[in-house]
Amino acid sequence: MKKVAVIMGSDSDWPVVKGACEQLGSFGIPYEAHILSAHRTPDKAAAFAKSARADGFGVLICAAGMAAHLAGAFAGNSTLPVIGIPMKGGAMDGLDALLATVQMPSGIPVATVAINGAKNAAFLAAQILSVSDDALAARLDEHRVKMAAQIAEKEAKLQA
Ligand code: RP5
Repeated sequence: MKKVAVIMGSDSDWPVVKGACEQLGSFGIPYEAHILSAHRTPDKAAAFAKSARADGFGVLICAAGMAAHLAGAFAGNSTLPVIGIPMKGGAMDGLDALLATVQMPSGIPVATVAINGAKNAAFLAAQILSVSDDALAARLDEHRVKMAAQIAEKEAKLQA
């Protein structure tokens, strides 16, 4: 199976970003977590993005806050699917990061999840990889069934 790269702009993003790693792990998806910054380590970030496909990655998840250019920089340097996680924080509490991540120019998309939406970034990465992996698709189906059962249980308790 292709690997997922989980990139964060700063170690301060890790408490949220680790949620994506845990979710990928629970689906048995191989991943690597890295701290790379579009601003503080631009050359390393670009080099990673440029060789990512050859290095066996299938999806890139990029988390950054404030002037959140990380996902866009990765998208500009790779044709792999890039999922952006805008991070909460700073004077605007993540709205700046959301807009910086989602408002990409035509031809260079970033699939942007909610502010701090690390878990959904992992689910989306899993769904992308499941296109060519039936076993992973089955695990995603199982997860949906489990979620529905949990809601049914809560509904039954409410009605009891
Ligand atoms: C962004 O700036 C990072 O992704 C982080 O969300 C934010 C703050 O970074 P630190 O100053 O905590 O390193 O680039």
